[in-house]
Amino acid sequence: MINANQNRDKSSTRHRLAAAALASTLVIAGLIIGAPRAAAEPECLRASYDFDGDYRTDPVIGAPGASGRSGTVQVRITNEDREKVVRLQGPNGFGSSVGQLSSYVNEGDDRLCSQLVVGSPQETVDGKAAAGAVYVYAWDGDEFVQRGRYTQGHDGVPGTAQAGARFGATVASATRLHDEVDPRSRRLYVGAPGQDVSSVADAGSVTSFRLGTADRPAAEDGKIISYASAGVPGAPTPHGALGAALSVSHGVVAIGAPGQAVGGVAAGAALIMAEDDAAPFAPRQLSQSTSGVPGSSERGDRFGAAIELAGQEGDAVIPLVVGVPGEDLSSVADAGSAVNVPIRIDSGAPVPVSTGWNQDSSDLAGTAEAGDAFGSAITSVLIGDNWEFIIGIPGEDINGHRDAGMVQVIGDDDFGLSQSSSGIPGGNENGDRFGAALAGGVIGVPGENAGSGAVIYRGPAGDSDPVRWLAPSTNADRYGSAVAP
Ligand SMILES: [Ca+2]
Ligand SMILES: [Ca+2]
Ligand SMILES: [Ca+2]
Ligand SMILES: [Ca+2]
Repeated sequence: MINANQNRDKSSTRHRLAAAALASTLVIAGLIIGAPRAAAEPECLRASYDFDGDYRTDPVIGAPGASGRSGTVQVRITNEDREKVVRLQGPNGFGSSVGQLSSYVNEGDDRLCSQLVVGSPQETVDGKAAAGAVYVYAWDGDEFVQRGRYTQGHDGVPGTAQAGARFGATVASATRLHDEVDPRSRRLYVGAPGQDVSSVADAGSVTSFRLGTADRPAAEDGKIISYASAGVPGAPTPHGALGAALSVSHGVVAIGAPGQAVGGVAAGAALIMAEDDAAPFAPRQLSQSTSGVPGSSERGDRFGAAIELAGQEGDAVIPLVVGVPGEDLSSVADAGSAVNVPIRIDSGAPVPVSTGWNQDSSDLAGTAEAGDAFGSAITSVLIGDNWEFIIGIPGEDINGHRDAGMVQVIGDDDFGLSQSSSGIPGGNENGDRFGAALAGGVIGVPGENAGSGAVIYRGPAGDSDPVRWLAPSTNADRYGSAVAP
């Protein structure tokens, strides 16, 4: 439960709005994105998710498919303003998660700076239903070419395929911003929130590995982490669902376990660990029972159902925003909340200046109501030098339309956005679930048009005139269930 006095203090977050607005205007114009930091070629000079290398990010939208139908992923390649819409198809569930990976190792590997990653958690592997798979693709200038399909226990991936594990329900790897040139080969993290661990049902696990630059590479340096792993605080608990949410930034990995028991109560927790092995710090547990984190651990909070790490090169402390969509506010069930817990990158420790947000916070839009599920999705965009966070509230009812959904933007300006807002295309309907998935300037509306789905795109920095992209099919394929960058 959250009290009014745990609402955040808005005064500490007033920043240089004019400079930020100028910088973002330049980004939209392509002037900053196109300017490498130094004569460092060949390297990964472009932002992640710029598959075609035109210095503009290419949005990715997953449509995992109605029951029994194939899943698809659409990539909107910017192609120097001659947009090229590319579609990939797989089995049902393909596109439940989407991400990217950099495998740059040596000069000449530039084509592997931004590879497309697609999760397909419903796939049968070794006869085990919903064991799950992930696919990795490289852009060859014309189309995405599959580099590999990765499943537990095959091609260097550790573990064993298990029915219902849902490997690939989430994927994450560190991304570069447009002004970073770090070319390092990255580790791909894959969540399996339905994995049974030590006979504990659906405790969840996360597998990580690297991919080299060879054709059809095997996974290298594979690892599995769960609450049964050495050095991880706590123990597996039933339906803990470790890996239900993932975020990686600046050497830190945050993993949500929204059903994990904390003090014997299934309130949810997050693991904070270092990207490279156990250095420089051992895994830490974070929850509403951690000192300094707003709220307290209660059954059904679903702390960690969504998780977002931000930060950029040179930061010693990076923001971590965790969704608590099952949080009750006073007697209002599942209204939801989110907490911002900045993390030290050298220790993984939270710094004691956490803030809590919910719809009853001053300056935030709307009112806390039962089932809002504030905090179901979270993303961030960098505006100038400042982070803006966008929080999904897919259970918001608007003008009598149940679960029409909205998002809350928190930054230099705080405002709500929905299909009632000026400039946002479309109207409010029952079950739209606007904001059920979020990434950068992309807002998923997977229930739009009776579940065929849509996305609203506000540009790479989230500040362009919004446009709506509708699902290519009128079937209930839930286009916009997963989005990137
Ligand atoms: Ca591009
Ligand atoms: Ca709570
Ligand atoms: Ca509300
Ligand atoms: Ca609508």
